[in-house]
Amino acid sequence: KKDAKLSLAHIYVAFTALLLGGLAGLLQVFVRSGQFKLPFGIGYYQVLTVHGVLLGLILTTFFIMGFQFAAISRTAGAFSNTQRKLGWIGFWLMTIGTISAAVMVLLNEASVLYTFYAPLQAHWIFYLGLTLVVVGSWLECLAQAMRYAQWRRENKGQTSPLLTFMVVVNNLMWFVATLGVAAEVLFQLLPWSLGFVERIDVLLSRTLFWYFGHALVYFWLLPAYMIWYVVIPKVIGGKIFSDALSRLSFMLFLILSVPVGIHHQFTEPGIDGFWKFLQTVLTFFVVVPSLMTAFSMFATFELRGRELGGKGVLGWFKNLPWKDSRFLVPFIGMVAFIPGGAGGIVNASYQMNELIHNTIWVTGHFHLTVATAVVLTYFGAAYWLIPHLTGRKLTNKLNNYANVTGIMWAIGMFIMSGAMHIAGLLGAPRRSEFSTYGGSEQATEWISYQIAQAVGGTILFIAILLIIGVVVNLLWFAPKGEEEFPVGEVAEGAGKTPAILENFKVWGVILVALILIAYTIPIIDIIRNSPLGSVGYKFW
Ligand code: HAS
Repeated sequence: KKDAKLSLAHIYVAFTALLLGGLAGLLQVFVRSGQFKLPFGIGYYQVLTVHGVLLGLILTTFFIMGFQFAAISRTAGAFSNTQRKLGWIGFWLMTIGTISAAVMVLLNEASVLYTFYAPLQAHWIFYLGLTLVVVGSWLECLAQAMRYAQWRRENKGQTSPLLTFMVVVNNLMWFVATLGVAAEVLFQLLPWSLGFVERIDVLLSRTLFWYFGHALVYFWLLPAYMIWYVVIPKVIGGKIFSDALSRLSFMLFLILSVPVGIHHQFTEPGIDGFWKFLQTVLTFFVVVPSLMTAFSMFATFELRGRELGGKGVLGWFKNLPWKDSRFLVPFIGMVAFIPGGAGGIVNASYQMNELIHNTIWVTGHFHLTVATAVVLTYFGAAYWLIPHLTGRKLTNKLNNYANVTGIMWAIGMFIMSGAMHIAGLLGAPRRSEFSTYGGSEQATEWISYQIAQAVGGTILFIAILLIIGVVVNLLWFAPKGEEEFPVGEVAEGAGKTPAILENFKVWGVILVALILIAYTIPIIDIIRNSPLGSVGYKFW
């Protein structure tokens, strides 16, 4: 019960962020349609920052941490008082940080977008707020790692519970990745915004951000994969295809998520083409664990569908529990991840990146990946996690509403993200207000797609209102009862998990080696060639 409280505290913040961030998104698509102007002198970039920070950074981090506390408590056992206390300190640091950063954005003192690298500058309180969010999350990761270590001590020589193991891998990746952004904030952004230094190196700031930024997207994705690998098999009445395959895919994410950040910087001068190419190759490697995940999910679905009597090549498909929102909502996310992932491969393909970089195609890409595959899986999980934590039931009626949210999301996102992809290929820039660019013929081609984005965005906002309605019911009004936290068992024929897959020393060494290979020389080059001197900033 005590762990449930901690987990729920995160869920409250996450869904508040969804409501406010979603509203900012609605304003966004309206402005870009050219039919609406923001009132009261509110700036476009102010709203875009609210949208990106609340949904990309706050909804995700809080949901992930809340889910992970529940996942460990369920599979490794309850947290000790000390571990839980650490979790609460982390939670409050994150919450205070979020509020401080949000106040600065609302005062228009931090309209620097969710990527917040230089040359855009924010008030120092914004950077301090984000630092508190990161430090708070570190404390929470520490609490979760301590619970895992305790389990290992108490169960010597045994393979740890799969879900707990996955949480630890995700946290380790997060910790290593956040070192980059911590360096950027502490050594560049904070001294600069406080006025201690006058100029900082923009390329260094972007490179440190993207060292963190791509692993950030996998920090969002891995909790969704935890649900796909461990929860969904139980929900459909099947088994986890393979424990070893699941662990291997997580370890591959651990070693490959960080040394690929330069694929966000293909167009930037100042980084030699060789390093861009090397990180392209590493990016193609990081696609492999997602392909393994797709394979594993198909296998789980097919095995279960056939067990229920499905015949023929695809006959098993119709036997899956289509009316169960715990399955349907994340499944819609999985389907969206197929075009989303394919788009990612286009982005990563060095030369093709020239075509789509800084166009609204990229926005379309991440609305399929994080804003559909990932968040629909979170919502699908929230529909059983919240009643599990509050001691209530997901009734049939709420389940039906939950299914409607998934379907509306699919329709809204198909229209919005589809229009973004096409407009992007026609050259429409991302992160810009509505403009006809002096009546340019090319810009007029984008307008109908921008109107389509507003239509899709409106459907998405209505879906958000419905989601909040379901969540509020599950928190306070649904009938009392018991809702299970589904945890799948591994299929009988899956084979034993090799111990190497839990050897963090081996994987840790590979991780550090890959980071050093991918980043040492590019960073030395950036600093050596910086017009601002050896530390990347100037005091005058
Ligand atoms: Fe990305 C930009 C490359 C995945 C998020 N990405 C972004 C940005 C975000 C983002 C937020 O290389 C914008 C950042 C900014 O603000 O500038 N991305 C990739 C690649 C992958 C990828 C190679 N991205 C993600 C994920 C994200 C995410 C995941 C969030 C969660 N991305 C890029 C690149 C850029 C980029 C460049 C920079 C572009 C630029 O120039 O600015 C890969 O990880 C994708 C691999 C995925 C797959 C799909 C596997 C499919 C599965 C589903 C199975 C389905 C089932 C259901 C079982 C290969 C697992 C079956 C049922 C049926 C009925 C069919």
